[in-house]
Amino acid sequence: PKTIYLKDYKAPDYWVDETQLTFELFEDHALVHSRLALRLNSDLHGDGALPALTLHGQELALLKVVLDERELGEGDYQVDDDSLSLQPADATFALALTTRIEPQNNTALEGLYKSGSMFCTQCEAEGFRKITYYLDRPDVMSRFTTTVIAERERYPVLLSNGNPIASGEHEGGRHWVSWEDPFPKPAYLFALVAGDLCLLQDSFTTMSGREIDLRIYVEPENRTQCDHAMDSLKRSMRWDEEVYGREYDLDIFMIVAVNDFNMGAMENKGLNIFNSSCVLAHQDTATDMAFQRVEAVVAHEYFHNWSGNRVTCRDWFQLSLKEGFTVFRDSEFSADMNSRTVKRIEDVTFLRANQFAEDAGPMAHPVRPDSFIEISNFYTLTVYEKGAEVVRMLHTLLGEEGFRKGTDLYFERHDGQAVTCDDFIKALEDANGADFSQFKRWYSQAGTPRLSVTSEYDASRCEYRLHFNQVCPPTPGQPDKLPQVIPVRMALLDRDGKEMTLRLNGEALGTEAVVSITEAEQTLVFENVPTCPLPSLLRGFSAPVKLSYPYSRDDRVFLAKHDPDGFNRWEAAQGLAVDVLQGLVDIHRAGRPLNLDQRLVDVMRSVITDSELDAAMVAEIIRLPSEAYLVEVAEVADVDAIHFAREWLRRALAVALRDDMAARYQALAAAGAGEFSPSASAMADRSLKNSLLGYLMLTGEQEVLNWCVRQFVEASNMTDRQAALVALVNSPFEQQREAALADFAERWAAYPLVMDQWFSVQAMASQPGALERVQKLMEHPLFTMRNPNKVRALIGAFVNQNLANFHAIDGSGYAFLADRIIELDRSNPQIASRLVTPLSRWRKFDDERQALMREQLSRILAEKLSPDVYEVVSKSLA
Ligand code: HT7
Ligand code: ZN
Repeated sequence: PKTIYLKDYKAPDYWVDETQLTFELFEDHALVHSRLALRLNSDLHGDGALPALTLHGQELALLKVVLDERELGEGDYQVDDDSLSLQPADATFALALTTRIEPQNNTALEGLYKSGSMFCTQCEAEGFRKITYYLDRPDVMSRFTTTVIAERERYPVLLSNGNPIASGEHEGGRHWVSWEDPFPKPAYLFALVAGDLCLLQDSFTTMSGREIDLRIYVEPENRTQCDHAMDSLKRSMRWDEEVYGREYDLDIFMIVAVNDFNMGAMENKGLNIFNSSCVLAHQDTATDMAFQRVEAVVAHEYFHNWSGNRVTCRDWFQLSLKEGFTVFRDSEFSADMNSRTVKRIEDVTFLRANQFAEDAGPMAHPVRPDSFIEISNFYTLTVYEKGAEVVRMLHTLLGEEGFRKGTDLYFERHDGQAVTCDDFIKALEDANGADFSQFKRWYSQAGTPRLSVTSEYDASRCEYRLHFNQVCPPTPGQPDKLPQVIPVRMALLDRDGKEMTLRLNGEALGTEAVVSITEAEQTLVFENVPTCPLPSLLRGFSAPVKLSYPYSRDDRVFLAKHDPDGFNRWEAAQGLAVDVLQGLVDIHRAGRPLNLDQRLVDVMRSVITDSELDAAMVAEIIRLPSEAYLVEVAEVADVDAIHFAREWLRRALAVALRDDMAARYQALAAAGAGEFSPSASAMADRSLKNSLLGYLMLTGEQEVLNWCVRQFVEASNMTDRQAALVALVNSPFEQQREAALADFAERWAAYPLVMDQWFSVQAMASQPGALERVQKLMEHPLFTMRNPNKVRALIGAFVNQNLANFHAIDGSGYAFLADRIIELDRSNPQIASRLVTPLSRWRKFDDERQALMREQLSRILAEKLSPDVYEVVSKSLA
């Protein structure tokens, strides 16, 4: 497979001004008729010389080619596996094509495919070329008109981008609808849906008084599960007006839920297509986490209407231009709708356990990659989540107002254009008179910088010095790194935990400041510091770096209890827990008996018994760092010791805090009894209650088992029921566990998304024998490798979340995964490729496991592979 480089970017030879499409949909094929108005790119070819026109196309049967009304014969054009080329005679011309495709056999879920009985599309990144020959690149923007023709009975709903302009009947029970999208767009934003769908309809009045028709289309049985998505949509529309001044532009905005979808959702202009898991939410069937995910994904896709659609990417190397910015926007939206601190804690936890691991692995790449083989492999945590952190730092450096001035200029200057990350930065610079030339290294350098801080207090001069040292480790293709701009939000605390006034270079900065670290070595001297302070550093995780400061465990206890900044209180408690766990891992590996540090018990008790503290914060503080994070921070990860130490600590904490936990659990259970509430505070209470239940079940007490079984049976919502199921499944109470699983499966068999949870809960259960259980579950009548949600729920959950079993020293987990990757690569390369990640991390483990993992990677590489899987596996072994 060929590697594509950013440095080779060249504007297209031709533009497509108009794109008229007609789809004839049948059960065993579809005909796609396109009529393109093309124009020479005179900026490149000013002399009028006409280069050949080369269109992208894959897996197409070409039936007809008409150039300016003349039908071409086979000798007039060239077709190969990826393209159609022909020689135009004029600088502007019309090209009409007919292709035949087979959506019903499209298992890769890219292009036009069938999900159940519904036709739908997924064109990002390069799926449109599987529909018809086209200039399928994001810098070619065209006005689309689309007509869809299908059997009326089976497909009463026919949708595409833009506004509906006409409809009618054909003979033989067929009907048609035409759609016109007035906004020029790249082909990756094209969408089509045909199906027997029902509709939740609402409306939104924009800030300029326009009435927008809002529609959510789902399969009839899901009609009652759309209210939350609709409510989230309306709140997103209002938020984008208020926070960014962005108004919706078409007369209609549609969301369609489909069951078979490779990712979460897709922002096609005016017609967002969603994985049903990101739309459907009802308290009986969806957990609070699912509710929050729906809210975030609906917002994310809606926000793309400006950050992605009105202003799009010049090429796919610029993917973070739209994704990083839009993730930042959706996380700020969620922070405004819920608890800001808790949202930040969730995002940072996720980033550190997952993106940091990517940055340290063989697929490490900059936020703006320099090269790729298959772009689908670059929809990564680095492009999305680290990209969002980079935008967050720009926001931190410019402040709310400066950032808004910058984004206003960006949207105004580039509306209707396909641009680059540099254009984004330039707009922020120009609007603020700022210079981000050094900052831009965040886009070009891969890897997570380590920021080491030490301090000195000079009592005689009342001076406090902070020494910063930044190092970014080598990553594939980037052995040497230059210093980056690291904004550090910080305060200095006195012995009572009060923030001191900061004075730096004679300037008073208030009690909290953002200092920019720009050098490899840098010292800040704070003046007028009356007593030796304790620093509260990197508040709110103001930069995506690995911070180290020589805090003692007592310092961390102090910060966990007294830092006025909520995020850093959590951070201190996490740091303490990591430190304790790393100590336990070492003791266990040395074969000595483990002991419990009472300081951690003390911190946990203080928050569990603090009824003033937000319950969601308490839940976050008592959650121990995940095994995945402990693997990430280990030099060489001993998964067995990590699993053992973490489970031991959870049980020890449960025993030590049994009465406090039980009292709080009972109080929360009593408060939450009765009517279900979707409010943020009710969600917070459920989160804490269920976290406590998980701990309490580890005591093995019959009384707690009774509470758990009662919660499972009497729950008024899926959050409580699922939490009780998880606790039972991970308990030694075999009879209750099996009864709960059977009861759950019987009750929810008709609900695919609920059954996904059922598969996941079992795949993640850490008792021995998990692999056999997963293999057995693969034979369950509701499991299929053809549905990405099912693959993620069972296989994904096992290989990513059940580390002790996946990394079994006999290598059975690795061989199982390799088999699944090989099998899946034949039907859905994108999903297969994503499954390679856990094997790609082989360097993290001991020699024996390294050898076993490499053996499986080599076995995969020996197969005939898609470019998707080939790229990840070959880079993993390099
Ligand atoms: N922009 C969307 C990306 C996407 C995608 C990419 C590759 C393969 C399938 C896909 N489905 C959706 C999603 C988003 O970030 O909003
Ligand atoms: Zn996105």
